[in-house]
Formats: sequence, structure tokens, C-alpha cells
Amino acid sequence: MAADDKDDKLARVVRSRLRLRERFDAKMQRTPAAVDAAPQGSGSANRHGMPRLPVGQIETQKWPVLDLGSQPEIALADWQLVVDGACEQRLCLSWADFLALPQVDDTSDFHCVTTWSRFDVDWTGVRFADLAALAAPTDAATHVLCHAYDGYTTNLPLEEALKPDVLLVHRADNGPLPRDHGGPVRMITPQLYAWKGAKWISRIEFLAGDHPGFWEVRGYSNSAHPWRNDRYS
Ligand SMILES: Nc1nc2c(c(=O)[nH]1)N[C@H]1C(S)=C(S)[C@@H](COP(=O)(O)O)O[C@H]1N2
Ligand SMILES: [Mo]
Repeated sequence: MAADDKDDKLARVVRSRLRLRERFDAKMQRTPAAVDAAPQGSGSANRHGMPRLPVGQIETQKWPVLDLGSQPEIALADWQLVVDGACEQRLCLSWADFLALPQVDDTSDFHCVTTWSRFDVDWTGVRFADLAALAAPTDAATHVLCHAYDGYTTNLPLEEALKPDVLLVHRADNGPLPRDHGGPVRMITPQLYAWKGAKWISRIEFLAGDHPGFWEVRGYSNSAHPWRNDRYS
């Protein structure tokens, strides 16, 4: 790529990131996790000021597997992640493209709606916010619908998806993300119940409105805030 192109691209990504922050910062400050004055749970506060163990949860050292009955096997050579919909720049990332994006390590807790929580999972991956800046969602975009290789879908408002601990991870506990937990790549949403994080993620679709995903149309809560027992709708 010519140096000018590279500068242009970087300038566009920086602009896009600043615009996203401008558009969604206020909304982020109004999400359930940010406005909950009396979050329910036990234990000392996590880094977001929430009680470590959300109400109704039990800590487990194990890592149960939950899926729809199939665990797709995707060879890295065939893997791709599409980012499309209401955005200026459609992306279709190969495995090499994905690994070339800025990688972050983060440790966060994992809360499953079926009442188990796993503390301190070490993750490595790409921030959703970085991918979003590359794709540059249009001014109309308000939500994403995440699609997975097993046909699963789940929806998120952008003010949740853009939180800095929302990652597309390919490593967990210092090893490659195991296939049963969504490898090669899954999303994680540490401030929401874990069903909001699509395993075997294949496509992130920006939308100009909300579109409930697989569990959201089957009675799970759309907002999924663990510190309010916000499990079902
Ligand atoms: N593609 C896909 N992603 C998914 C699911 C699924 O069935 N398919 N289950 C969700 C649910 S209900 C939970 S609790 C978590 C479980 O993740 P784990 O199996 O790694 O514990 O993944 C979520 N993501
Ligand atoms: Mo779940």
C-alpha cells in the first residue's frame, strides 16, 4: 500500500473512532451497568463497581459448555469474519487479517444466565470498538446483530458493544480458544450475560434498529444485565 493510502486509511479510522465515541459516550453512561445505583450481588466490587458475583449466580472453577447442539469445526484457512450492514466500509477478514489487527489481553468475569459465573478468564483478541472504527457504522446504525457458524444470532445495542472489554477473542486461559467454547473466534460481553457473546462468530451486521437474536425471541431479556437478575423478558 502506498504511504498516502495508509495515512488516509489511518486518518479515516481515527475520525471514525472519535465520531463513534462522540455519538455513543452519553448512551454508554446510561446503560444498565452504568446507571445501576444499587446493583445486586455479593463480594467486593469488580472494576466496574459491580458486586463481583451477580445476584443468583454461583461461582464455578469449571467452564461448562452451552450450545445449540452443534459445534462447527472451521479450519483457519476457511475462516472469515464479515462486518457489514449499516457501515461505510464492509470488511471481510481472513484469519491473517484478523491477527494483523491490534491485539489486546484482558482479564474479565464470565456470567452465564444458567447461574454460573467464572472469574478471571484471561482473554486475547480484538476490541469490537476497533473493528467498528474500521467499518465506520453510518449515523443510522444503532445496533449489531452477531451471526455465528452454527446459525446462532444475538443482538447488542452499540453502546454495549463498544465497551472496551467487549472483545472478539481467539485465546483463553493462555491457549487457543477451544472449539467447544467458540474457537477460532467468539465475542465476549463481560458486563452482560454470556449469551450476548456469539461463539464461532461469522458476521457482525450493523443495523439501523434493534433485531432480537436467537434467545431474545425465545424469552430471554433483551438487555441482559446480570446485576438486576435481568434474565427473562
Ligand atoms: N454460536 C453460538 N454462540 C453462543 C451460544 C450458542 O449456542 N451458539 N450459546 C450462548 C450461551 S447461552 C452461553 S451461556 C455462552 C456459553 O459459552 P461457553 O459454552 O463457552 O460457556 O455462549 C453463548 N454463545
Ligand atoms: Mo447461556
